[in-house]
Amino acid sequence: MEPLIITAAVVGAELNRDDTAYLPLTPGEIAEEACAAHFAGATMIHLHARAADGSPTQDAQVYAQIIQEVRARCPDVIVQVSTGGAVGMSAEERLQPISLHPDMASLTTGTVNFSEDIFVNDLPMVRRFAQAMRLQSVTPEIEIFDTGMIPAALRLVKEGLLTEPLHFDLVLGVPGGAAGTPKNLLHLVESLPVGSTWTVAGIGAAQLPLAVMAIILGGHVRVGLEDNIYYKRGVLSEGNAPLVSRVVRLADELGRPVATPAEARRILRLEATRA
Ligand code: KMH
Ligand code: ZN
Repeated sequence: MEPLIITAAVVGAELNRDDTAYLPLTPGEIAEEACAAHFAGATMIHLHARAADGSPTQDAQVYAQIIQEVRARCPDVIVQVSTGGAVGMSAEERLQPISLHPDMASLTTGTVNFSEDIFVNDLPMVRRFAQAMRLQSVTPEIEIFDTGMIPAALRLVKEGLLTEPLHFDLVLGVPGGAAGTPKNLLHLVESLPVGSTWTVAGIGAAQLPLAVMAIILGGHVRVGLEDNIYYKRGVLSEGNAPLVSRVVRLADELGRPVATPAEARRILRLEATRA
């Protein structure tokens, strides 16, 4: 089995300080959380950005500031920007951070109910995002919230907009998407094209059990406050690092080494660190 790549989704777009006081909001706070997660064992950071008032933004300048602060503190970490942004944002807004040439960007290949809202990713929009990533040489992480999004990704492969082997993030447990159950994870993993790599992002209480499954099955793991603010039932996680450290300990107990940034770049077929 390859070493385990741990991704930390440190902030997300939907939470605020009323949900958890540990949520980073300013570029400095987000960078500090990202690097604390990296020093705890995460080799990749999934980034969202916040405006000065704490609201979600896809402004390239804010992302640039975060990435600059991350690179100053922990230059080796793999930076993945979100193109999901927050529900209700336009395609133009969401695409902005691609222009910064990050290592990777998230790419959701279908529309999904997202709690009370709709996370819109119609096919023309997904094509446009994939094309933008292709033009800027940004590697996509294909975000799968339900089964139909896998054949949608393969359709883009056929159209020449995505190139195999693909890297997937199986996001399980969003209200409106596939539930965060072991059966659903197994089904999605079995549905991936041969040669793909995958990580799992279990939402809420699904984060820990699905992380353990991924360690055993040879997948990779995403944890972090974006997906789950609790360390255990009723106990908030004091930032992202405790969630990462727990995965490192579990991987060690289960005999799976944790990837270094260089190993993660090899596994994900990424170039050396970008400035
Ligand atoms: N905030 C969600 C609506 C992504 O980053 O690409 C979408 C999301 C996925 O977080
Ligand atoms: Zn996200």
